[in-house]
Amino acid sequence: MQTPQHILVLGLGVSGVAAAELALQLRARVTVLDAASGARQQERAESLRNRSVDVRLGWNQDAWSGDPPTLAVLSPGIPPGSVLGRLAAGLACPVAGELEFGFRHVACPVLAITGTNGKTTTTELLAACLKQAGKRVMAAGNIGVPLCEAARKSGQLDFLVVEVSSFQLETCERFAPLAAAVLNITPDHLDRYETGMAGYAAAKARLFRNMPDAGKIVLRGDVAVMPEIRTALPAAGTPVLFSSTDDLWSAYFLAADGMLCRRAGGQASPIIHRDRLRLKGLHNVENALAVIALAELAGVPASALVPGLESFAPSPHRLELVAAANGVRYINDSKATNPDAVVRALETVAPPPPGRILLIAGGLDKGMDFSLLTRALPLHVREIFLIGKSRESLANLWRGMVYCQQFSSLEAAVDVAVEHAAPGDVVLLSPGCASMDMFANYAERGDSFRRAVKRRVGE
Ligand code: UMA
Repeated sequence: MQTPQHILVLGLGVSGVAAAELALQLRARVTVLDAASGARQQERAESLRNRSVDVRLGWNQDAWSGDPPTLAVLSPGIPPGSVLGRLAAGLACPVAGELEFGFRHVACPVLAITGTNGKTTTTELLAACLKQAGKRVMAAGNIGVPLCEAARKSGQLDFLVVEVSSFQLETCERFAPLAAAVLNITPDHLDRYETGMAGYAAAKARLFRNMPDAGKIVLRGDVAVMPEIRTALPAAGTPVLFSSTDDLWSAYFLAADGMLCRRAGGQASPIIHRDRLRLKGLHNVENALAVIALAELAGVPASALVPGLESFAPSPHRLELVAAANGVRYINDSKATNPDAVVRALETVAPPPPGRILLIAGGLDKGMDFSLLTRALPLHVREIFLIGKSRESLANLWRGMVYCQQFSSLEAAVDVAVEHAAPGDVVLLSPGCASMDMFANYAERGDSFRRAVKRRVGE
């Protein structure tokens, strides 16, 4: 491949930094633009400027009149309608997303995972299982390690396990995984897609635009019949389906006795009992089934995955038990940034009898449809403590179903939740919204919750 001479990197987050580093390694001249000029951007800019990168912060023009670039690399968080999104659309040179640019320099097969919920856990679980099965693997992508960074290490790996977001898929052209999974598709990021769910699902379907064989594509049964997915599947082969029930057509499924099974030639063989997984909840059974399917497509048999499936522990901020005091459990599910994730959390942690959950929710609404929660809230939740920009609109929506209160800080919500909790209750932070109206990211939100709980219950 001919080395591009002038690479214009748009955005100076972790993706932009990794893209600039890769471009430097390719001996390109590099220019970086970012609309912000905060401390984080200043620090990154300084380090790149020391290596002759031209970094321009506080950028506010939607056209580029400098030296013509040969390639532009777009960070995933830049929406098409933003200043930099418009600038990218008007460039005469090719524009690649950061994931796409990284993929062009990856030297090992890629196993890709997307979906609305569970993709980070599934990516981590697959990487852990393959590692325990003796493979050299690294997890990358939306999980927090840009593909441009992982690409530089891929020569020493058997596989890269890549978490892919819809944002990253929008700008994929040649991205071609060896095998790929779509775990589920439910409303999220609808503020980014003019055509709503159809646009969001169509972005997800770009995952397999360069895959010649549907037999390498792993889908949950309901995803396989979505029009945007069905029409995008390659003509050759049949997708590999998984299901949390024995529906007779899924190749990987959960049997009524709790065994995760694989079906081949009409014959079902058990792999592992769900009680042996450290990951809890039916959604994690589905994640484990997708992991087994992807690993088998990569040539690693299910039997070699069992040690990894048994030992893998969930990461912080995903149904993380942060304290248990006076018979009350405090659970941090800050990673739940859409309504479907909240439903999964409620179903997983709900103690009998109904109505034992005190839910802390709210934050930055991404244009989402919260009607998904209409059934689960009155069933499992006794009180809701609302925070963030969406607190008022959510209170208006839910007031008729459950007792709602609004708070100006997470700490204030925790204080009152602790006072109202009785033995047997669960205080659950599962916001169903993005965190950026009050925190840098979901991890900071989860850390604040953990600190506030520990301060109150004295652990
Ligand atoms: N910026 C602009 N103009 C804009 C928008 C952003 O200049 O209109 C600048 C910001 O000032 C900032 C930089 O762009 O300096 C941030 O770039 P980015 O938003 O692409 O974020 P990165 O730090 O590069 O992180 C991205 C992903 N973020 C998003 O997609 C929003 C990270 O996923 C991912 O881990 C990382 O690349 C590595 O691949 C986060 C995420 O929230 C976790 N993802 C969404 C999700 O999971 O729901 C999709």
